[in-house]
Amino acid sequence: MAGQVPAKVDIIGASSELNLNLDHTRLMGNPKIDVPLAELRAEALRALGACTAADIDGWLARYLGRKGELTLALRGIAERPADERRDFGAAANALKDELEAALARRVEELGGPAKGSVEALDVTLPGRRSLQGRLHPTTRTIRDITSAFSSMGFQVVEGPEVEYDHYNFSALNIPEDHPARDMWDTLWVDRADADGRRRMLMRTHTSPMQARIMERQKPPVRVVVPGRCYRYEATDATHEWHFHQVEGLAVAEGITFADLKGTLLEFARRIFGADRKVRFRCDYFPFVEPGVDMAIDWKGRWLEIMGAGMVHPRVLSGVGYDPERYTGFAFGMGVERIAMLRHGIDDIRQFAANDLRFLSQF
Ligand code: YSA
Repeated sequence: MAGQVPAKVDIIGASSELNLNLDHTRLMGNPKIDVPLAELRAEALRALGACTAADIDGWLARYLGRKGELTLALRGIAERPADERRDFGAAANALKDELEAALARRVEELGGPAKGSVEALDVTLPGRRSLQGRLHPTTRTIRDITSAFSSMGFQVVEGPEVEYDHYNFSALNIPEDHPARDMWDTLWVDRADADGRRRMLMRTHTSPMQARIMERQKPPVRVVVPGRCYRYEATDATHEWHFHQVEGLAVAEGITFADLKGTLLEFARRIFGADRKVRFRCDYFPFVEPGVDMAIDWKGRWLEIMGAGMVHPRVLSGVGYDPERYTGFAFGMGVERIAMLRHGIDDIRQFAANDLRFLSQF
């Protein structure tokens, strides 16, 4: 029987020195353990030599796996006569070592363990932490702003990003050919209504929602509108061509400029803290009278965060509100700039750069 074992299985460089005691390799009676070890060795080494990378797992299962031939032989030791157990056990264990070493060499020859194979799996390695997502700083800032206004009694609503010329400009007291349109150059959508007049565009601000809301609702109105805006303009550290705003609108009887100022100062206190310096300046927007802008101190300078003012009587009458009876204030703030001020971010272009080194800091 020993003569049937090849002296050397070249393809895997297996040793032929295994000293099997063949008297102990055929076990009596039990087919499970009646294993001629020399035959098993020859067959296993031959099969291993013929294995491709894809066959390795099958080979492992067949000879060394839980129900593998050699494993069963080893389990059968206890059923052997007591005086044979030691020699048989030594021979079977030596064969196991030899097959494992031969397997390792074969795997190496085949270029390492196949991806996903049992061999490639090292269960002793520590686990890998899966990456946990988090909210984008813009989203977090929008949530902080809207929740500050919610607690002051404002509802939160959203509107379309693709807007009619009418709501983006005309309903805001900016008729066609008005020079103020130059302040908000945008991307036009190649689509018009049947009358060809309602040209569509990517909204330049969230202000179109003022008219949309008032058309649908009678006063009193108190809403904030977060959303994305687009402008056809060059980018720099404080300007993007797409960014977010939160619009605010409050209309009722008896609302004054003092309400506007008090509300915005309270907002600034909640978002930036009581000690941050705030500046109001006169500003011009065709849809308010009077108009202001608000800035927050930023590295010894001022960064403008919003435009605001008392809603222009023409905007109110345009939606059917009586400007003699109702007054209101409105504002539109830049979300990314507010996040910059809160977190010390010095370039607005970081927000859309999709760089995890930036995003994972929030
Ligand atoms: C004014 C009066 C109202 O009654 C209501 C709203 C407004 C604001 C007006 N709709 C508006 O958009 N004014 S604005 O052009 O000065 O923009 C408002 C804020 O949006 C800015 O203060 C700034 O914070 C942000 N913003 C504007 N252009 C931006 C920008 N943020 C980033 N990149 C840009 N290109």
